[in-house]
Amino acid sequence: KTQKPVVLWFTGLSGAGKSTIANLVEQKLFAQGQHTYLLDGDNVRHGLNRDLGFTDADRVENIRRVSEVAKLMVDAGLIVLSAFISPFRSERQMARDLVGEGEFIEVFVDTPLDVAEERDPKGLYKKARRGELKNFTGIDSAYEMPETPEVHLKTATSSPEEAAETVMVALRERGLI
Ligand code: GGZ
Repeated sequence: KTQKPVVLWFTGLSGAGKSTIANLVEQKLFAQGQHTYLLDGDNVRHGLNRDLGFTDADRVENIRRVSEVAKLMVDAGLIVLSAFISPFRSERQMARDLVGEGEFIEVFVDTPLDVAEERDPKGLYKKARRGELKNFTGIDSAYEMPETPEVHLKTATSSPEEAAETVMVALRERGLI
């Protein structure tokens, strides 16, 4: 078994499938005996970043802290999966620069807004449309699509399982697992 530390940086809209796919990838890596850590809203926005909301400035700070933590975990030898909207190109670039080009794989979970809004698993898009939730990504807050992600997953036409396998292939092709 080989394992080289790397960050899989998932980015995409709310409801795109980032967490679902990242969880599947983590299961597959675990099954191969790899050491991983999944950073997402559940373990970060309720703890380390509980002081942050969804203004542009707070999202920038959210991603800055997550990047620093991801770097520490890469230094510890882990395969880190990070699943945040991370809507701004400049912060994703900052994360890449911090972690290091060779240890950063940007995974664009590409789901058209209308598809994510149709899924709306938590009813947040509906709330945002009604004006009950401000600064919602894709509605009244920007999402800047990646231009050259290492991995581009189109979830409207493939299953989460297929998407996860595509990520595994990307890791194997790079000799990381
Ligand atoms: C976007 C929001 C918002 C607003 C709450 N805009 O689909 P979810 O519910 O489970 O995941 C979304 C999560 C986004 O947090 P991130 O830390 O990934 O965002 S960022 O990278 O931009 O800092 C959504 C929920 O939080 N949520 N309010 N206004 N998503």
